[in-house]
Amino acid sequence: MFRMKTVLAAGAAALFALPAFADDIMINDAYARASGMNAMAGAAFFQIMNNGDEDDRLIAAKSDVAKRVELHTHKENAEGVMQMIEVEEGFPVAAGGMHALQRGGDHVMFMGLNQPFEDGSTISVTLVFEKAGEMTVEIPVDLKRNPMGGGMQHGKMKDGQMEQDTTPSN
Ligand SMILES: [Cu+2]
Repeated sequence: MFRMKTVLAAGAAALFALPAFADDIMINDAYARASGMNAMAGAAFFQIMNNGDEDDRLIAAKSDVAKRVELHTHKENAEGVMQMIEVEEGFPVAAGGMHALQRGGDHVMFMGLNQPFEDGSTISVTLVFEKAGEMTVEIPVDLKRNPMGGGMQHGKMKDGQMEQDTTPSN
């Protein structure tokens, strides 16, 4: 298994995206979407695996595709409406654990897109981890993916992250 700081997470064949590595961090099944060609915002979703023996944390994301890039999650407000809020402390990934960013839950938010998210294109995003540092991933834009992601990788996870699947999609 090879590891390097910057890897192409996916080529043209998004369905067979290769995982990207930064030290002990692995990014799997990444995709990005926007709600239409004229959308002002977009989001990216992926699974973070921590294969190391130290807890780590995704603390920021950067990209040229948008004026602002934030780490977001969905939370129900007092009226029972799901809202997106910024998660300033980022997303922890325990040693040997996994954290899933997915529709209706945690996500990387792109606000003020500098370019439209075209289906089949890729966007370059730099993820900043507290310990593993920065890693740049090429994330395929997939506007056709259904809200719950589908696919075999969305089976039951032992750490309970998949419970977010019951929340509405964004
Ligand atoms: Cu958001």
